Amino acid sequence: MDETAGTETAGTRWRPRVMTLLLAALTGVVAMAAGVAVAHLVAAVTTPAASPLVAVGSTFIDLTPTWLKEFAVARFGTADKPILLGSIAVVLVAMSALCGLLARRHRAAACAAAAGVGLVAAAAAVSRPDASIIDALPALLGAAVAASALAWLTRPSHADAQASGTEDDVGSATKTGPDRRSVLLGALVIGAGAAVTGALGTVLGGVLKGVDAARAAIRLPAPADPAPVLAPAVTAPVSGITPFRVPNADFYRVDTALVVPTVGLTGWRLTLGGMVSNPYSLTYDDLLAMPLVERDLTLTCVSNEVGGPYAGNARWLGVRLTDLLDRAGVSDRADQLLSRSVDGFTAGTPMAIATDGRDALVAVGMNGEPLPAEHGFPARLVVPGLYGFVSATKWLTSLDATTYAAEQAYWTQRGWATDAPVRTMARVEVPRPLSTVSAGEVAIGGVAWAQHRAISVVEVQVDDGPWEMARLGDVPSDDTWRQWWSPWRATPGRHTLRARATDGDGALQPDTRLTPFPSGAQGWHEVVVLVA
Ligand SMILES: Nc1nc2c(c(=O)[nH]1)N[C@H]1C(S)=C(S)[C@@H](COP(=O)(O)O)O[C@H]1N2
Ligand SMILES: [Mo]
Repeated sequence: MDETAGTETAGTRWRPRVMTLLLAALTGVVAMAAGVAVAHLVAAVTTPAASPLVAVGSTFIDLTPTWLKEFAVARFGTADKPILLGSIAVVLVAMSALCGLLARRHRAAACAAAAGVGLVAAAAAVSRPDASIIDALPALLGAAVAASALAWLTRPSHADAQASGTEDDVGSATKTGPDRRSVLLGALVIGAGAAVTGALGTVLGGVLKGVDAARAAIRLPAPADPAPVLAPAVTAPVSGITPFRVPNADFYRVDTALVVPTVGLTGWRLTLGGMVSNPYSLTYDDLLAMPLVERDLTLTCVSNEVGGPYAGNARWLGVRLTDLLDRAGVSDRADQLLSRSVDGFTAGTPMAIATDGRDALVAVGMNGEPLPAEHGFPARLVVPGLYGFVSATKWLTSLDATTYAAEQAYWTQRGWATDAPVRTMARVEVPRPLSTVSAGEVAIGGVAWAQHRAISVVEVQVDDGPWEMARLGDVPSDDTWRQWWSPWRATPGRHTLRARATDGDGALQPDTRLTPFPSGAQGWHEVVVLVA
């Protein structure tokens, strides 16, 4: 190919060559899509988390340095997961296209490369903490399909034997493969097959695990120890503040799971072990047969920025953690309770806090329903006063008495704090940041939390004015957030509204800013509003 040929000739030669290259790249992408789709379908039947994109994505999450994870959570919030999956898909498409291009000259090498990509996914799948060797199967089959599809789409044609030039040959000295039309047709058929197979895998995955069916069939027993009746005054007389109890569908979700673990009840056990005199395990029915406690408890994520959304209050139903631990007989030398999830996530809770009499629960119910899959079905840990990463393990499978010296939990291995009590925080929710309100009587309001220490005071400041005492909503205990509000005579202009809380021990929330890493954000929340 002569790149310096006259414009007219180059133009006419250039277009078919680009078409040929695009077609070759497409061939690679289609072959890989077939492999991924087959793997996804097989994974639906074996382990959904072993589906190639998910396995690679999950491995990526666990290997991601803390600063990058912080950045992703801060920048993308809960969209960080689709963005990660999308990025992996883009990289995969690029690699597949390269395989397709490579196949033009080195067909065997290209097929091997395509299979190699599958092998990487298989390795990722089997190296997941909760994986078994069978989890390699989806990606291995996918690798075989991708390599075979590429081999088939790039098979030498009769035309080659005659070494006759077709229009495809322009600019390519070593043209191999069937003609363009049959490649396109093959690609179309394989691509459609891949789409159908992939969709089937997704649907089948949901049906087979039957979490929805299992949840729907559950009748949660009434609590032996019901939650205190909520006073109407838990709700401030100001609209726009987050409801005292957040509905399950609106409750924030934070976890490392790329696909929500679907845990069926058959075979699920909660195991108590480690440094205990009487290790044992329970089925879901065993758990429900124990005396159940119901409490309103507020959960907060350590990654929540000042004023951020990762906090929620719900009514939890569960077994007292101490009932479970007492039966196991925990050794005096154990200073950490290590809780483990089906997906390998672990949280380390100080044993002294887990057993100090607070309402720490192994929860099975959330706001009157069995736990939603996203929030840990069939059982999760909730410990009032601690951030979720050291206490709130979802999809719980085991509780082990151990020591901090012997074992480190997931986030502690990544540099986060071991002991992380929730920091006192007041959040301004109304008026909305950067909203415009009319001059006159306006209510400023929001929620404040300092779980297990209580909120005793919330103060509000407009611009550089005096700190004013806000009114406080009722609370059923020290373990929930508290609504607050304060009337304001708004004058036209741009104003900064600031809030700060004092906890039940009389400690004023510090003004000094701290980032979420390593033990929770700190600082006064302020918003800017416009008054017209
Ligand atoms: N299995 C598992 N449990 C987990 C996590 C996780 O990544 N995996 N994240 C924890 C964190 S950091 C928080 S803040 C809470 C969030 O609980 P939610 O998603 O129900 O709001 O779950 C905790 N439990
Ligand atoms: Mo968290």
